[in-house]
Amino acid sequence: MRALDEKVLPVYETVLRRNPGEQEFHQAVREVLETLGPVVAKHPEYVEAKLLERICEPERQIIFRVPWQDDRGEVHVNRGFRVEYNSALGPYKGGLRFHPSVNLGIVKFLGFEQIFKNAVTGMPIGGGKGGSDFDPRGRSDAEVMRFCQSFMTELHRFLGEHTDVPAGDIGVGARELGFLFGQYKRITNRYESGVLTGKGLSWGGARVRKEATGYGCAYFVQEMLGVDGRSLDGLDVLVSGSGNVAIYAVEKVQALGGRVVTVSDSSGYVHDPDGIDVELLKQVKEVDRGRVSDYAELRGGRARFVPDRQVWDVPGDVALPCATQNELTGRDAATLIANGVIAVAEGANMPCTPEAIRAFREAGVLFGPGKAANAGGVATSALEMQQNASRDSWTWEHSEQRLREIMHELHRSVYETAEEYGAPGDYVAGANIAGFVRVADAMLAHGLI
Ligand code: NDP
Ligand code: 2IT
Repeated sequence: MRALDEKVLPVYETVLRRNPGEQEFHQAVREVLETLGPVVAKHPEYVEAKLLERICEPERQIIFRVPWQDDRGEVHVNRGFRVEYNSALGPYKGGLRFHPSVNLGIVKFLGFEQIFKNAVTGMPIGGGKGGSDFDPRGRSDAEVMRFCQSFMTELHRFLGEHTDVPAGDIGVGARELGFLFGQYKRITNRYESGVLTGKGLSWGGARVRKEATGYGCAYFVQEMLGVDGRSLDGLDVLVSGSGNVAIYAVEKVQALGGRVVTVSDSSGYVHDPDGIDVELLKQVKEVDRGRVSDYAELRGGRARFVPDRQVWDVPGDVALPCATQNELTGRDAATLIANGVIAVAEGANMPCTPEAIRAFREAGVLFGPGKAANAGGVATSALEMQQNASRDSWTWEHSEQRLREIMHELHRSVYETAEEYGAPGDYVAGANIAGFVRVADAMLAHGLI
């Protein structure tokens, strides 16, 4: 961890006091505040307007009951959340996560990060996040539908294409978004395409949105390596996770000439030294809703499934954590560094612990934080909103070209901001500061609200 500037420290102390026990939220706030010392030194007007205090406090936090019935008729009660964090730049925007680990602190950490990530994309979107402690694993389509309908029956009153626009995240993909959109449409009697993103292509979805987070992460690594004239070509890459972000990170890394040798899930990992067969992975995960152990089995003798372990023990040149928060610790970072890793980029949100990030910085490993490296997903969501607003539908080529341009521009802006604020090569500082300044300036312009 880095020290906190004396003007920033009281803000952090207030956050700790006001939000007891929310460890992930504290971690996310601290990581941003640690990098803002040079910003408050340069902008006394931010301090005077208490912008840091205001940005740390969500505009609105919604918690609601989600009752539903399983296929046997048994009643379940889950908890739903939506944290509408900051609307200085546009409608609240951010995903919904369905996972048993979801609680208010998790949603707040994700919503807080989303503010700055969305700002760095340069798109007109504010920050928010939501979800539920519902576990979709092992549930039938009918059960997932009933849960989604109950969830949206409450959430719909807070949404709108100009108000709050959710999308997917862990446990929320095309199937869940379909049920959520259907229920919103039914309750409101409005075909309001722009109220959700990540939709299916036949009902208002945008080409490349499904692929965008993973593709964007690969492009971001390519940009970081490109500063020194290097590229992904010929490099061995470790990917963790095997969901939406991981699958399309694998696909794009391989298209750019890298060889991805691992994927994982919460049961263990697969080592596939010849390179992951991404079409087989899609079949197992997207069509069959299977596990990475099934992938290893179908791959015959080529790949090995290692239960209850993580991918970071495998030697590789580049590491892309694409599963979940705090999945890569200081110890894992030490192993990666000893094995010669040269670049790490966060496909997931906050997957690296503060100790891991410090170890990478001290070892001179290129490190792309999630706020930059996984921003391609939400940026393409903003493109989906743009297409919905104009009732248009772009081609694959145009959409992918836009994503490539956005990631190029985002990398440039983050890189240059780090230099401007005296932290050359520090993408964490660059992303936090670039995002913060955009939001802070808009908040100042809007007055004390
Ligand atoms: P998916 O639900 O598609 O996949 C999640 C993957 O991560 C699965 O392989 C899952 O394994 C694994 N995982 C989840 N939780 C845990 C856990 N507690 N321990 C171990 N493994 C876990 O989600 P996404 O791919 O959409 O999201 C992955 C990450 O990327 C998240 O951090 C998300 O916030 C972030 N992200 C997603 C974006 C998007 O557009 N979808 C955009 C930007 C960031 P298992 O099946 O065993 O649970
Ligand atoms: O963390 C994220 O950026 C997402 N889950 C995607 C959010 C979005 O609105 O597309």
